[in-house]
Amino acid sequence: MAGKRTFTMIKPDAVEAGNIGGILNMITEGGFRIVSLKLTQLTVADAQKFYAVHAERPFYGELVEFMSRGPIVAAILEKDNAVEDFRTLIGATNPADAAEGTIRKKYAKSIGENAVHGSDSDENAEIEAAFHFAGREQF
Ligand code: RTP
Ligand code: MG
Repeated sequence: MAGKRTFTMIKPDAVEAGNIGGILNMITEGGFRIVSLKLTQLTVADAQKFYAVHAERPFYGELVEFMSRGPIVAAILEKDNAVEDFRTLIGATNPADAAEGTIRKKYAKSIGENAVHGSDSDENAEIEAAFHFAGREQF
């Protein structure tokens, strides 16, 4: 059976812009159940670790600075085929390429400041969820 859980963050740009409610509404309207939810902030070290896979990419420094500059919303979401369906709901990394009806089409500003994160595999969803939430915070 396809994986049931994914991990998301509402990124600092979207929190700053007052879009937490709008994005959570699109997530629940999209059929995802909220398993865990909190407002938190990544330290520089947290952001470096979370995005370590991109350490050699030219945008890594900018990404770490952006992701640690203010509060984020972290959440675990549940739905059949959660990882793939959530990436469909958020849309392409670059909002200029994002389909109509996607979260990034509506709320992302640029390829860097793109409003939301979505895990890219079941394995990473589990790692990223555990990075942010203890077992007793998962409902
Ligand atoms: P995410 O991991 O945040 O869900 O995004 P994604 O899979 O669509 O994109 P990924 O390739 O994993 O890149 C992670 C994040 O790095 C920033 N980025 N900036 N300036 C650039 O060219 C650039 N490319 C990527 C974005 O914030 C992207 O979501
Ligand atoms: Mg990614």
